[in-house]
Parts: sequence; C-alpha cells; structure tokens
Amino acid sequence: MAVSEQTSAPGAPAVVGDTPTHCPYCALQCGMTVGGAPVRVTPREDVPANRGGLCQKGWTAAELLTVPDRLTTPLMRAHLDAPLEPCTWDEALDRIAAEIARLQERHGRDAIGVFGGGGLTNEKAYQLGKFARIALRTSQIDYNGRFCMSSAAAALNRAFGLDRGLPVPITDLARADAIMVAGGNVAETMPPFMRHLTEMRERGGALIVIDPRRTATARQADLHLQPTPGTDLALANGMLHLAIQEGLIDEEYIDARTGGFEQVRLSVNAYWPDRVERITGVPVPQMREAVRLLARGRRSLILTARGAEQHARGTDTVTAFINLALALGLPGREGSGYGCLTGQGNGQGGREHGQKADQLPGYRKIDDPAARAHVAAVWGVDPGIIPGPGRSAYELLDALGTDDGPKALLLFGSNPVVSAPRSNRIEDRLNALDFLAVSDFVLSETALRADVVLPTTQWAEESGTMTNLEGRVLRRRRAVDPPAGVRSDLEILAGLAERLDAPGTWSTDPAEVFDELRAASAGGLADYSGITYERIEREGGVFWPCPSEDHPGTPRPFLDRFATPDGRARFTPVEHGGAAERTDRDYPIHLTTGRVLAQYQSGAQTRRVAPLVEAAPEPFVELHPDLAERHGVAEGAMVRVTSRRGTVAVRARLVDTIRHDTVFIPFHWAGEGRANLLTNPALDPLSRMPEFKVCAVRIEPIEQNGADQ
Ligand SMILES: Nc1nc2c(c(=O)[nH]1)N[C@H]1C(S)=C(S)[C@@H](COP(=O)(O)OP(=O)(O)OC[C@H]3O[C@@H](n4cnc5c(=O)[nH]c(N)nc54)[C@H](O)[C@@H]3O)O[C@H]1N2
Ligand SMILES: Nc1nc2c(c(=O)[nH]1)N[C@H]1C(S)=C(S)[C@@H](COP(=O)(O)OP(=O)(O)OC[C@H]3O[C@@H](n4cnc5c(=O)[nH]c(N)nc54)[C@H](O)[C@@H]3O)O[C@H]1N2
Ligand code: SF4
Ligand SMILES: [Mo]
Repeated sequence: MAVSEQTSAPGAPAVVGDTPTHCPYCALQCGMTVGGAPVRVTPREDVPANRGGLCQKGWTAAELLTVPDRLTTPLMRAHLDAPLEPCTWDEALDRIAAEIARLQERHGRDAIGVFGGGGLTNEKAYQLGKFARIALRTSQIDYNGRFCMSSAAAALNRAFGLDRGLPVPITDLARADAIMVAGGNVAETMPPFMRHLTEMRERGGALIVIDPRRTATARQADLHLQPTPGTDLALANGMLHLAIQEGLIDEEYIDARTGGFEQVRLSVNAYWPDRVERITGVPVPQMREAVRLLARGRRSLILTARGAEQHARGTDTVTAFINLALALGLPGREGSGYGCLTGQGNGQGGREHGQKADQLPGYRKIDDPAARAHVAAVWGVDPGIIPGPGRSAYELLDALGTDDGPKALLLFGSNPVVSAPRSNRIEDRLNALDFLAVSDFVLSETALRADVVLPTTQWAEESGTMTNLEGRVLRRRRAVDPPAGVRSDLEILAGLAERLDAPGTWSTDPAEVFDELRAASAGGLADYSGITYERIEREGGVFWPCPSEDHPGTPRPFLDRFATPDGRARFTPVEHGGAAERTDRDYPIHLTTGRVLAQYQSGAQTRRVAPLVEAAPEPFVELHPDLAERHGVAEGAMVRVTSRRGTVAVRARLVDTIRHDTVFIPFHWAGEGRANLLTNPALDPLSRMPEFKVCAVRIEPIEQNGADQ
C-alpha cells in the first residue's frame, strides 16, 4: 500500500484508503477499519478479540484525529515564566540536545530521566529504551506500566518464570467451565470482552466476580463476592483453605507440575473461613460456592485486573490467586489457568522491549552480563556503556529535581500530572526540574508544564506493532496522513540521537526498527525474532514467544512446561497484611479509584471527544445512600473528599451497589476533582506498584451557597 507523502491540515486528514488497523485505546486492541471522508471507523469481524464489536471509545476514535487543539507545531518556553510559543523543529530539538549536554556535563549522565508509556508501539518502546541507554546513557528510565500491571508481572515471573498476560487465546474463554475475575470491570474497561464471557455462560459456564462494587460486570455474574478493598489476598488464601478442606485440590497435578505446595498448604491453615469472612466481609457460603464452581470442571480461569493488583501488597495478592489456580490444577492446561488482563493498548509489548528500569529488550535483565553482551552487539556498542538498573516510575517521578535525582525529564506517552499517585507532589517535582520535554499529540496537563512540547503522530497516522492482552502481536497500520508539521516519535528520537552524536543506528522506519527489535529480543524470554510484518498480516497476528520464522508462535505457553529452570510452577506462601493505610477516626472510609466506560486514563485523549464528554462529563464520588445519609450528602451535591495527602471536590452519586464503608472516584479528570490528589503512593516491595486502589478518606458536604461546613 502506497502512503502518500502529502500532508494536510488537522481538520481534514487525507485518507489513504480503507485500512484495517486497531483501536487507539485499550489492550483488547479491537480490530477496526479506518477510512472514508470524513474519516470514520468500522469494526472488523476478522479479529477474534472483538468480532465486530467496539465500545463507545472505539466507535468515536476517528474524532481523536480531528480534535480542534491538535498539536501541529513544536512549542517552546524561552524561560521559566515565559509562555509556550511555536518554534521550528530545529529550534526545539537543538534546545533539548543543548539542555541534555549542559545538565549531564554538570550533574552526570543520570541527570536526564526518561518516562515512557504502555500505549507506545513495540518499535517506539524499544527505541526509547535504547535511546536512554546508549544515546543518553542514563539509568533513569521507567514507564507508566509500573502503575498498571507490574504486580501481576512480578507474580507471574515468580510462579511461572514468564510474564504473559493471558495464558490462552481469547477464543478459549467461551469454552471454560468457570471464570473468576478479581478486580476487573471488563463490562466498562473492555466491553467487547464480555462477549466471550457471555458465550461461556450460554454454554453453561459460570462467571464469578470479586469487586467491592456491584459493577456492570458483577451484575452479569453468577456469583459476586464483594470484599473490603485491599483484602483479596486473605480471600484467595481462604478459598484455598476451603479447597483443601473439601478435597477439591488436584494432588496429581501438584506432584507432577509444581513445587513448594507443602509450605503453602501449611500457611493457609490459618485462613479458616470465619476469620476470612471477618477480614474480607465476604460470607463463607459465597467463598465455598466460588471454590466449587472453579473446581467442578477441568477448564477454569482465574483472571486478575487492577482492582486486585494496584496495592502495596499487589504481587503477593496475585500470588495468592496463582496459588489457588495451581492447587486446583488449572495453569498449563488447555483453556484454563491464571491470567492477568493487561490494560493499555500495548501494555504487554510495552514491558518487553526495554523501557522498564531493570530491563533490556526481549524481557532481559539489565544486570545480566550475557543479556548486556547480546543487546550491546545488536546496538553496536560496548556493553560497558549500558547503564545499570534505575528507579521505578513513582520513585523516578518523586526524585525529579532533588539533589541526586534527574534534573531534566523527557516524557513520551503518559500524563502523570493526572495519573500518578499523590499527584500534587508529582506536580511539585515536575516544577522543580530544570527542564521538561514532552512528546504528545495534544497539550496534556503534563505537556502544559513542559519547556519544549513536540507534536507527534497518533495511531491511525503511523504504523508499527502492538501486543494485545492475549500476547498476540498485531499490526497498527497507517490509515490517514498526519497533519503537516508533526513528526513520529521515531523521527524525534532519531533527530535527538543525531544531535547527541549517539552511537548505533536510528531508523525512522518502523519496519526497520522492528527488525532490529527482533534481533535484540532473540533468545530472550519475550523472543520476537520469528515474527515479521508479513506473518502478522498473513496469520492475523503472531503470539510470542516466537523464536524462528518457521515457529508457529505460542498461543498457550505452559502446556508442556513452565518457564522456570526445572519446568515446574512455583507456589509461594503469602500472608495477609491489609492496606498500607488503615481507616481511623479522622479518615474512616475506604476510597478506591478506577475507570468509567466513556473516559480513558488521564483523559488527555477522551476529554477532547464530544460524545465521550457528554457521556461522562465530570468526576464524581460514588457512595452508598446509607453512608451519604450519615454524612448529610444528597444526590448530586458537591462533596469534599479528604485524605492525608489532599482534598478533592466532586459531585455525589448515590448508588446501592457499593459497600457501605467504601467510596469510589474515577481518575480521568484534571484539576479539583483529580482522584490522585488523594491516593497513597505506598509501593509494593517487589513490583513498586503504588496503592491506587485503597486509602483512607473522610467526606463532607460542601454547602451550596459556597460556605463550607
Ligand atoms: N473505559 C476505560 N477502559 C479502559 C481504561 C480506561 O481508562 N477507561 N484503561 C485501560 C487500562 S490501562 C487498564 S489498566 C484497564 C483496567 O481495567 P480494570 O482493572 O477493569 O479497571 P479499574 O476500574 O481500574 O478496576 C476494576 C475494578 O476494581 C475494583 N476494585 C477496587 N478496589 C478493589 C479491591 O481491593 N479488590 C478487588 N477485587 N477489586 C477492587 C473497582 O471497584 C473496579 O470496578 O482498563 C483498560 N481499559
Ligand atoms: N487513581 C488511579 N490512578 C491511576 C490508575 C487507577 O486505577 N487509579 N491506573 C493507572 C494505570 S493502570 C495506568 S495505565 C496509568 C495511565 O495513565 P497515563 O500514563 O497518564 O496514560 P494516558 O492518559 O493514556 O496518557 C498517555 C498520554 O500520551 C499521549 N500519547 C498517546 N499515544 C502516544 C504516542 O504514541 N506517543 C506519544 N508521544 N504520546 C502518546 C496521550 O495523548 C496522553 O497524553 O494511570 C494510572 N493511574
Ligand atoms: S474495548 Fe478497548 S480496544 Fe475495544 S473499542 Fe473499546 S477501547 Fe478500543
Ligand atoms: Mo493500565
């Protein structure tokens, strides 16, 4: 397909033709065709994930291409208090290169931080990691995936030796006997995913949902467990206790395929049902029913999402669910197992190619000499110049502008002013920087604070690959020409690498970068070396690992063995510790945060799409009518919610679907209603995941006449 070099104004993208590609948003990566004038999207029937379905965000995705405030020229601030003003690409890139040189000269290589995103294509994520390591030679790189799936990743690595979201193709789900979703509201976060669950239920399978709220997903479940936020670990241990007590565990499988069960068997002795009911608030008969449903057939899946994972004990919580899955004999069997639902468009691939602080491409460890030698050879550099591991995402943001932290930040594909925990602190840190550069296609709340803003291409204007929640590598295809004046992230990195006299090659062609990524990943855990653009087109995607061009790819990775040294899955005993911050007299209520259907993440994209704004115009706090009454809060009234870190003012939404002791605020909005002014950045010791899903708050009505109570 020929792509015209001609460019056009932002209001009217020149259409290349009807092009099959994938949605700009979440990890389901629904297939869609983009084309027509004006440009519109139509769902594809040939992509198993969505089979002709799209959610409201997908249906309206074409509007993203024509948002009125689309960035089409680089912007620069002459000095701290000066406004952002248009400049040329040379001026912008020269300024960034000069600031890098100046700050590294004065403070060393680690003076420059890099922050990436799980929405970036594999090619961009790879190039960004390489840019940090050999152009900047900084260890200070991490990305927003740390806020997303890092706890599941750590638990998957610990148990199975491999971090792959779903262990089976999505089409296996409909044939399951039971699926338990812990902390996922897929009816809003991946609506077409529900088709697979509905089909399973129509065939007689059971859906179990664990969520403190009776969500749209929970309403479609056969069984809904409604725990106190932050208590899933105890719940999973309690379910394992019951499985043992009722003789439902699979001893033969445990002997043949796992190690370490005896310790776990002993440790869950202490999780007798009544005690677990007291910790979690889930009645014992419901726990028992869940275990029976999971154990009754041979094909069951336990899936976790952010509700169970975004905790200071997230890794251990996921481990508790994996222990349960292993004891029931599920992982490594066709159509069953444990899986994590990845979140961002390239949530899976984004963490495999080296934008994480401790990783090199192919999911290699940056402190492994063999890994460094392999990747250095592909990059054409001495392994000695590749830095060691750096700080995790929150720690990196938290260190900005401090004595030993980075003095400048280059940011691609994230909006931490809205999405980072304790975001007022992160705003302060960003303000303390000597220099901030942001690449984005809109002026996000973070880009607004930058010294240089680089206008970049977006999904339908570029090509590359994305790895969806199944581990299937897909092609993102260019469907329209980008507006005049914008450059791709690959072009931006190449322009900077050239100015910094960086070693290595800096192609701006995604296909060439993908070929280099294949070589860099060869022999690693996430081996993409057998995947080519042609194969992806021909086969409708290829599952990694895929170590050679005649390898079929790996839709079900653990059928024969796990990726551990002895091929066995590992049990690890884990203990309930509860939320990092307890409720008390001053802050008596649990706050949890999450998503609504019509908004995406920090909202930088979806708050610019009119039908989505109409559907979800403003932040709100969801609370139970009984709790509202106790606090004198009426439906639709403005409420002040306060934690130890900050205060927000949001409108009350009274629902009887939430626990009495818990309130919920979605995190998609900036300003006064920003949920992350409240959240607790307590970090998981292994994954460094912040505790987005539970902290302690109090609520007060705000009087209509403006006076406070
Ligand atoms: N509409 C929309 N869709 C999205 C996104 C979006 O921003 N908007 N983002 C994408 C991304 S990056 C991600 S990571 C996924 C996230 O997808 P999900 O994990 O499904 O989304 P969340 O709303 O963050 O959390 C899910 C549920 O966890 C529950 N929960 C809160 N605390 C707890 C707890 O302690 N235990 C349990 N068991 N549940 C709890 C919440 O009530 C919520 O209903 O969605 C993806 N899809
Ligand atoms: N309270 C609370 N906070 C949370 C969560 C929660 O559940 N509760 N969830 C967390 C999770 S799971 C996640 S994933 C994070 C996400 O939060 P963020 O990291 O802020 O994610 P986005 O809003 O998707 O920001 C992406 C930005 O990059 C831009 N962008 C998109 N594609 C590209 C690209 O290809 N190149 C460049 N240069 N820019 C691009 C977009 O316009 C947008 O401004 O939020 C986390 N924060
Ligand atoms: S479910 Fe996700 S991938 Fe599918 S249309 Fe909606 S946002 Fe896009
Ligand atoms: Mo995420």
